[in-house]
Amino acid sequence: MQNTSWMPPSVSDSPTIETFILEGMFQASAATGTFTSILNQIVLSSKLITGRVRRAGLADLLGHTGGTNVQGEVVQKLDVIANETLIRQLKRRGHCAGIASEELDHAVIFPEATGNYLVCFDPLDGSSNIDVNISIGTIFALMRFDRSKGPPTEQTFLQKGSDMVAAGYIIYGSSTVIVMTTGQGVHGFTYDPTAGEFFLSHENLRVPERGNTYSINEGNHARWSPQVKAWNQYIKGDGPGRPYGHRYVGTLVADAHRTLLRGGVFVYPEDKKNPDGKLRLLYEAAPMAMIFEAAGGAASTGTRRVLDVEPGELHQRVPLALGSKRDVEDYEAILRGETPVP
Ligand code: P6P
Repeated sequence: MQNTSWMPPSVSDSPTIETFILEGMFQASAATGTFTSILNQIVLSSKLITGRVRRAGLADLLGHTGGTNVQGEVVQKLDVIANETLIRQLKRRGHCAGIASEELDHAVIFPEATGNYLVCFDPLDGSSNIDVNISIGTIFALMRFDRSKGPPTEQTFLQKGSDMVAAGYIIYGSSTVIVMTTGQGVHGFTYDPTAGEFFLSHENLRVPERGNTYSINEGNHARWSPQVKAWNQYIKGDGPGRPYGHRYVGTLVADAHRTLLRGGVFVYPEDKKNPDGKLRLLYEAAPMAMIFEAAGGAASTGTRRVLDVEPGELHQRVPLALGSKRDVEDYEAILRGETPVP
């Protein structure tokens, strides 16, 4: 008689992300129903977006609309779809009071909303990689504001990353994975299209103390400062634990996800073309910094903690070094002209 008590392990033995959120498994000190509702609206948006991403080649969603966004970047069709999807879902229940998006010049305030949360997002990071089927992603962050001081304005979004209450990203890669934190613990959830649900797949992610991979666009070498060139030389040189291997996808979410799981360091420094760096603080660097710090890693501009940077404007850019604590410390040491402690 077959032993029917044994069941093969299955991802569906894990909680769905909705269950994980609803059962308060994200330690969110001041979590309220609206906080939970907003996270679930982001999850719903990611299911809708992943459906379009997976069919992009078939449903004529590849290619661009012909327009450009506030960054001066060519807008890809999927960018527009992802942006509209997030706005529509976040506006729906009145819990989110407004959004700031990479795709929009200005913040969008929802006047009928009653909630005390704002959401910043890059709806489709790495969209230049869409047409060549390389991983892309969505990055988001939640912040709170005091409604007793009146409705939010664009200024209300200009908060330091250390004031964010949640951050996460969705990577549309070989599978679709959501990685999210409320500051304590980082957890990953993998999408099972047959169930239409995200299931817990990476509980309590921790960045290794040190890795053996560095990630930077070597094609920008001529534009770097002497200090960044010195770090680049160091990381490729011989010496204890070096040379590091090089990996670079060109989509922040993909390079960050690999670094989060395997360790090492991702760097997008300031250079002659991007004197403040290329990546945007509010909806790229700061959410990633919150995730990495919550997983025991680090995120620096090269001279200071990313989460301490006070935004001056919505689309402010910052230089970024993201990854294992020791690897980010080495980067900062070399930028100070010091020799890293092995
Ligand atoms: P580069 C994608 O366009 C993006 O904003 C990030 O996702 C990525 O890390 C970076 O730009 C890549 O920039 O100059 O290396 O192509």
